[in-house]
Amino acid sequence: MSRTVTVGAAQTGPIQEKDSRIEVVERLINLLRQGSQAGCDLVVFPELALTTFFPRWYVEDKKEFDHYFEKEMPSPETQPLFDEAKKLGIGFHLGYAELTPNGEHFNTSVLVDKTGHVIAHYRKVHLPGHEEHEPWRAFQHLERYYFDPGPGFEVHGAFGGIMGMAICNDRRWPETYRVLSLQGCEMALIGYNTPIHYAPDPNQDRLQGFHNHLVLQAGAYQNGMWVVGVAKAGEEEGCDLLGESAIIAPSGEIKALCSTVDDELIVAECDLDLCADYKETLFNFSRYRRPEIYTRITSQTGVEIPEAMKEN
Ligand code: CDT
Repeated sequence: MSRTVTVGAAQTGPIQEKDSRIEVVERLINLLRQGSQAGCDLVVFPELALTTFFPRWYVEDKKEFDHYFEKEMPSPETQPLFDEAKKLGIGFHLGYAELTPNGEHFNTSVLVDKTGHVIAHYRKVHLPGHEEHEPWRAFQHLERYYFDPGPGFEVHGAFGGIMGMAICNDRRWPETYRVLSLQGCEMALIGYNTPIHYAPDPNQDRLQGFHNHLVLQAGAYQNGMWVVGVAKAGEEEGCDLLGESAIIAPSGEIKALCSTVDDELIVAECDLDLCADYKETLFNFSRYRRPEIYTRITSQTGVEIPEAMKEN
């Protein structure tokens, strides 16, 4: 029996400060309906898909920004998305800012099955940017100020396969895909908000699209998994966000690619059995991996130049 999951990557255009949750959810529902018409089992929305990317702004009293966070999911404003998905019999993945009852703030995604049931939450592990206000930047990237780091990567049996989640900056780290893949992950769902301008090294601006596909494709190939990378794109509050959302096969090949920086759905029929072509051959982990050689990866964070080299 084939294990094909038809996936829609539902890229969104920008979400401005003035756009209400209700208006945004209407846009998501529109994309969900397009996904249903295209025969999707699952529609994947981006990171922080309900609001503008607020970490670009600094506010001294963080509580003033709690209105960007969801205290429950579904909430009254997002319930229509859950209702529509259930009515259409389609699953979805949604990124949002989460404020827990314990007062923790996470950059979160939720995976919902075709009956509207929440399968799992994922809380972003790699928080990029900076902790302090840096007024010299054209805009801030204060994820490390507003969010707490998430506890780790898990996989979930859903949509006939083994699904994993990661968020934006996580996609740049090979450990993300490898930890998911070591749990058998067959499809990683990854939303992103990637400003094209990178203040610490503007030389990288022209390479944003290249680096995005480089990491998504390498992650897919080296781990024998499908990767669905979904952007919030376009000019948001004066800040240009990368588009180029893509659905990538375990071969590393791009199977579907967005061509706009607006609300846009791309679809691919993803045969999960293709993962085995890579997982059981070139990337047969149990046969070829040498974890005893890789201990530095978990025992060490930064670079440690060997003492012997320092003497020379
Ligand atoms: N949202 C997110 O994680 N964006 C980062 C920007 C890095 S530059 C501070 C990314 O990796 O795309």
